[in-house]
Amino acid sequence: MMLTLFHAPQSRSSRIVWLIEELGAEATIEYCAIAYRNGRKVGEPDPKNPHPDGKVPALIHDGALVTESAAVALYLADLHPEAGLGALPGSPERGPLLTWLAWAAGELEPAIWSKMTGETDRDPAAEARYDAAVGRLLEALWEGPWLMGEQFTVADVMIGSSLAWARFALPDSPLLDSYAERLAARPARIRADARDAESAVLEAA
Ligand SMILES: N[C@@H](CCC(=O)N[C@@H](CS)C(=O)NCC(=O)O)C(=O)O
Repeated sequence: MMLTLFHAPQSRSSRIVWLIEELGAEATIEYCAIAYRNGRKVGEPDPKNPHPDGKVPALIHDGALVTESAAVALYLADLHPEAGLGALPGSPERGPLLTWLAWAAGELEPAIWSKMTGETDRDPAAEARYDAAVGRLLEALWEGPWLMGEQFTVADVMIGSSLAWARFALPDSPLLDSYAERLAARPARIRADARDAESAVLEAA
């Protein structure tokens, strides 16, 4: 099996590096430049990146392309069922797992962005959407320790990585703080962060 991840340090593909560490997957990491960071133009799309929009993450598995973080995350968890970070089709956990992944991409991330851009101050519908997303997250963490209870899953990688860059856009909450601490203490996360820090130094050199 040949896996190649197209990755830019400290970006949305960092969570896939983390996931690769959690899964113990064998993957080549291909560092590439991206055109925009946090809405600012920082360069040109990298011609070697196969993503149709020049974004990261992009994953190639034996010649097949997968993009969109949630899809890449599920794809990798499915390829490595032995790691126990996913849920097999037909199992009772499959529905909640897919729901968390789709919710992260479709509800939580847009809600976080609308908070960051100030849209939640101008638009009551955006504010309601943000409140609902935060409420759902806190409710799951109240049960804890992970989003799906005792089992750490790929959903914690997706949502936990948003927490790392967007903590300030979420409310003060001991539940969120202790979740962030549990995530930060995972050996795979520590290894992935170290990998990212090293490559950022290389990039700056
Ligand atoms: N919905 C996509 C978003 C990917 C995305 O926007 N990635 C950013 C890095 S954080 C990027 O590659 N930006 C470069 C660009 O927009 O040209 C996903 O979750 O995979």
